[in-house]
Amino acid sequence: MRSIFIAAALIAVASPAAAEEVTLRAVSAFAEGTEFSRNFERFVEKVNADGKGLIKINYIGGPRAVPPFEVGNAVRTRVVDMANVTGAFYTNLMPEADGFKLNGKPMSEQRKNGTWDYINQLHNQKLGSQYLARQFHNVPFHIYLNKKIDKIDFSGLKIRVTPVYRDVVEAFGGTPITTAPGEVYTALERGVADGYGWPVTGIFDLGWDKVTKFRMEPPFYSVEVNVLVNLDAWKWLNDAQRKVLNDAALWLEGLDSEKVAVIKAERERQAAAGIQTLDFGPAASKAFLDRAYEVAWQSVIKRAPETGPKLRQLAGN
Ligand code: 173
Repeated sequence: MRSIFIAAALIAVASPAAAEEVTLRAVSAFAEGTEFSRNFERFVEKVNADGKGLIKINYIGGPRAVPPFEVGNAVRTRVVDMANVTGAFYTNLMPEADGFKLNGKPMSEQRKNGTWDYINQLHNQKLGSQYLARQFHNVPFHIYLNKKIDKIDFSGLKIRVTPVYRDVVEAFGGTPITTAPGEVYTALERGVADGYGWPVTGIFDLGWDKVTKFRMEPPFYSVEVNVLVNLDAWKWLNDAQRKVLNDAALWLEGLDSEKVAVIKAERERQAAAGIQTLDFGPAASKAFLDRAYEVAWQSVIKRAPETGPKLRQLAGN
C-alpha cells in the first residue's frame, strides 16, 4: 500500500504540470511599488491575466521577504520560484554578473546577437535559473553627492556603493561603503556616507531627495534588473505555461521604451527639488566614462577570466 503512494508521488513529481494551474512564488530585490519593482509588478499582473487557468504568480513582495543580497541564492535554492533582481546583488554566486551593466544594447538586439543566450547559459549553470528578461537597458546610473567637488575626484569622500559602482568610486579616490538600498537614507542622514551611487530614476521613492544635494554628470553604465525563474520550476512548466511567461517577458522588455520620457521628467523633478547638477564639461565627462568602463571590465575579467572577455566582446565596448 505504502509503495503505491510512493509510486504515485514519484509520477506526480516526474510529469509536467500539464492541465493544472501552476503557482510560482516571486519576490523582488527592490521595495514594493518603487521604480525597479514597478514594471515587474505589471508583468505579474499580465501573467496572471493572460495565464488564467494555466499559470499564476504569487508575488510575495520586496526585501522584507528576502534581503536583497540573498535573492539570487533564494531563486537558486528554490526558496522562491521567481525573482526580480539585479546581477549586482548576486556577484557572490556569479562574479561576471557585474559585467551586465556594461551592455546597454536593447534586448531585441541582445536576443538576436547571442548575448541573451550566453547570459542565459551562465544563469542555468551558476544560478540554477532561467534568465527570463532583462529590464532598464536605457537607464543609466549617477553618483549623487552631498559635498561639492570642483573636479571628478572622490578623495576623502565616503560613497555608498554596490558592486555596480565600487570600482569607479575607488578609481577616482573615494572610499566605498556597501549597503542595500534600504540603508541609504539613514547613511546619508547620519553623514555615514557623503554620497551614493543610484540610477537616474527612483530617488524620490524612498525620500532620498530630502538628503541629496548634488547629482554628478555624466550618467554612466546601464541598469540591469532581471527576472529569473528557478530552473527546476522552469523545466516543470509545460509549453503553454512557458509561452505565457516568455510572451510577458518580451512585453516587459518593451516597457523600456517608456523610460526616455521618465528620465527626462525625473531630471526636471530633481532640479525642482533643489538637487544641483555637477557637470565638469565634455572632456572631463569623456575621461570619466572611459575610465569607468575600463576599470569595470578589468574587474569583471579579473574575477571571471573564463567568461568576462566573451561578455566584453558581446557588449562591443
Ligand atoms: O544601487 C543599487 O542598489 C544597485 O546596484 C541598483 C542596481 C539596479 C537598479 C537599482 C539599483
